[in-house]
Amino acid sequence: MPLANGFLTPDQFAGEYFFDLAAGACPRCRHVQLVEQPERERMFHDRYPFFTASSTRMAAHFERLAGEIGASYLPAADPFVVEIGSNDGTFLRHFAQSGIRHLGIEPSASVAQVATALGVNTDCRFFDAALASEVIAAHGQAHAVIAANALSHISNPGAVVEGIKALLAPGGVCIVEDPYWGDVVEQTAFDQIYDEHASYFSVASVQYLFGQFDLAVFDLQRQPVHGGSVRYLIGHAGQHEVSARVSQGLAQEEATGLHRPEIRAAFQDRVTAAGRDLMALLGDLKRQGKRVVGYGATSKSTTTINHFGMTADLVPFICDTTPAKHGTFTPGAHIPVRSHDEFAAAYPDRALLFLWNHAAEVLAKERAFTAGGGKWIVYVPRVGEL
Ligand code: DWN
Repeated sequence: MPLANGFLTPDQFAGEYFFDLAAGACPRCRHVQLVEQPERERMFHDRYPFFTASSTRMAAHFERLAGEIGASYLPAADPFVVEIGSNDGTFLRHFAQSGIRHLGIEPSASVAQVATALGVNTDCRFFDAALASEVIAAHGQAHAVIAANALSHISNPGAVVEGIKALLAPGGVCIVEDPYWGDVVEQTAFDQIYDEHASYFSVASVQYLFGQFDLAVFDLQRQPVHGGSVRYLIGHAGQHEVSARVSQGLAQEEATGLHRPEIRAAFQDRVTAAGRDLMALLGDLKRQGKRVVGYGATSKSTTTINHFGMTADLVPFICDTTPAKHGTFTPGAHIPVRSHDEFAAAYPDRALLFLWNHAAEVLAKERAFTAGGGKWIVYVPRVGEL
């Protein structure tokens, strides 16, 4: 596999980086993670092209989270909020606007610069225990530490949790939110598996990971974003009342057999079937002379395209709203990425929805496409047309 966000230009094709993409599961601690992980500097740098604000629904989601933290978890006097993996400042800007002390830690300069321009204090480095010590020395401990779609991106989560342990003030809350492994398996959302997602968390694995550092998950909230996520509320062990939702989440994982090898084997079989069905559908459409365009040059699409062997022959281009991706080619298969204007200028017969996790947002704004007879091709949770 190539890098999921390694969009490139023809002069870079020859030197393109590839690695073996495979996830492994630990039977003891239940952690699911990539076996081979590319160096972090290859993935997160000054050309990183994913901006959280590209989804208005996600922006609203993080505005709500900021409101909830402000209302429930910050002390009245001089609160301090830290976000790990703060991207373009979509979340922290709400604290910046309210004059609340905050710090974003974000290693990708491309997105960190956008945050800084919004007035979000941003330290453009990778977070670990050493950086946590620097933050404490400069600002003191944090009352809330947020890592949303961030901890799953870190190949050595222990070093990060060690830093969180030091950084979190007594009684403070750490909020971790990531796609839930149980939903990835249940929905056959195989395309969540790619280089940037080093870990695939479950309640059991998060509890084990944080428990090693004397931190405890005290509540869980399911979140209907990115195909099904879990928000874990974590604090110093013994400092928060533990909700029954935690033991219920663990019990459900046991009941569904989430951690059993045969469940993963069945998941793998469903992925193979999805590839067969999707490629057959695209082949049929091509034979019928139908025009298919990809919708959303997502990180996930890199897995779908390359795992199933999709080419520009079947999907001549993918439209996307991120200017940094326009004029580039997708990693591996080198399908052109073009602006959304090109999609709207001449609607295709079918749009292959690589953005299935934002289907509600996309379908609502693309009514003209379907009104004109266009149809969506989806492949999560199963291959079909909408
Ligand atoms: O974990 C991660 C998640 C949270 O975000 C990262 N590793 C990278 C990224 O994953 P992704 O690229 O799969 O994210 P999205 O949000 O599913 O897709 C973003 C892409 O889709 C951007 O290039 C913008 C584009 N987009 C679009 O063209 N039209 C997005 C929306 C909402 C749209 O309407």
